[in-house]
Amino acid sequence: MTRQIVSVVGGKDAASFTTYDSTNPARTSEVVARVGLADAGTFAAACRTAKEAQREWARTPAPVRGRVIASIGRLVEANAESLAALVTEEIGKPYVEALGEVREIVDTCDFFLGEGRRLYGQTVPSEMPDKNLFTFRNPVGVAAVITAGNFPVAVPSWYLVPALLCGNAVVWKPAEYAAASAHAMYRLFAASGLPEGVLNVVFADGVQTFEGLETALEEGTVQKVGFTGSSEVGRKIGELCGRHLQSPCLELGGKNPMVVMPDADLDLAVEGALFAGFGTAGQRCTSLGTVIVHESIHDAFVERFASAVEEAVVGDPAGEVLMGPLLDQKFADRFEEFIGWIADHHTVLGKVGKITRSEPHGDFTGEGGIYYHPTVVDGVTPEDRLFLEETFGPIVGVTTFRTLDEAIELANLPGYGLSSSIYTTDPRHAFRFREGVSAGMVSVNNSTSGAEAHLPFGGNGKSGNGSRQSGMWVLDQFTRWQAMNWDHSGRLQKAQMDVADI
Ligand code: UN1
Repeated sequence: MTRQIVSVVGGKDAASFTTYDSTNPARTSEVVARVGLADAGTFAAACRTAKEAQREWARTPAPVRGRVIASIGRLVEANAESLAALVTEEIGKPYVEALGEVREIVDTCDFFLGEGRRLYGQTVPSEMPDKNLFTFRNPVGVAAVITAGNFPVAVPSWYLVPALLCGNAVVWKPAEYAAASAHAMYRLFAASGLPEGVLNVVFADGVQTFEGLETALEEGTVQKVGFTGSSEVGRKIGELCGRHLQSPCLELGGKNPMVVMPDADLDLAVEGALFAGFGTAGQRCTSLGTVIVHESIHDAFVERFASAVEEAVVGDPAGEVLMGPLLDQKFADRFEEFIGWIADHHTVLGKVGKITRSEPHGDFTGEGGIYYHPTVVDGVTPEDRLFLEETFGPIVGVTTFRTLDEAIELANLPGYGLSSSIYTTDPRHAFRFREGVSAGMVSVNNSTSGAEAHLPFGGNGKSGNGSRQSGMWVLDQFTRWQAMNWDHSGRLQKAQMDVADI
């Protein structure tokens, strides 16, 4: 029987105004869940409900909120396999990756449960006698969190867990095509002892969400917007928030470079490129865009990379594969347009396009899904679309460089700045690269994707507005510093004016 799911606001199922079928991309005829989509009014109402519930939650001592986070972590861990299996079923992410994704929620809870007993403020010396200065972290209020479906549970947890820990309420709008996974995660969170209304999940399309968010910002019920998704939508959210004098947390696209130096361990670099390029079918924001390889080792690298891609196991994500299907038909449509252009402008190494019976990929194990060939394109030039645009699909470009400075320039050229990587055995190259690259994240001898959950995650340029998620850095997104001064001198001491001359 098909699952039926709807938004949950204040602990109660909310009304839907239309439905959407979330399908299994590995067997597109299979409906994973019938999702009731809410309208803008329900989104705005959810923000009002959240605001109401937030008052009490903010007064709950932070260590107690930390215990709720601990309980969420335990529940997720106990249900890890079923949640991962659902993620695989709904978005076609290979099961091992899906399990890793669920692990990332647990890691996030592990980190923040202790933060409930820290959430430190400071005592600060005053310039006047008998006066004490303090700082406190206050919750922002209500966070509206809008997330993509390529990481339908881990990435949302990067927002939800710290936001809740800091004493905020949340209205979460997950991607429709990953709604069943999101709903399952919501239920685990809700079962942890969170008071009703503190966490709400609203399924809605882009238009209704945007309208609902605009109303909520106008009504003053939302104080922070968190968004993970495309740079295009991120820009719109940024503009909307800017009009309301808010700065959102934006985690957007990437065109992530991998530089391969002449002194690199080539096999390691090939392994890294394979995982970064084709893990999650190239649909991570941290996926590899372009390999920038030194001209002296270009031929050797390309030969090994192309044959590794040819041997990669593609197919049913429930099995042991490097790559399953694309997430959803809408991404396949966009990718089709892109590879059409590629076919007209490039000679592709190996195959490109949809995997079919007549055009199989090695020991292909899939059937009836939106599967594409993992593709490598050599000879990409800096003015090329493939060099400049995020493809969000299984395609990797290769280009060459002569000097490290030139490689850094190429790495920065597309104007994104999320993740990057360099393969080298010389630490001087690694540090020089780190200094010059615009990316928020740098890997040395490791893939562009696969960040650990307690390091700052985020990008610059077209990849985001400099906000960072994960670890202690995200606390600055979900709390606002409050400064307090307490004068016990019994007179009016005036800052700057009553200070002794030096
Ligand atoms: C994303 O694709 O939005 O670092 C996030 C990684 C994952 C997160 C990716 N831990 O690749």
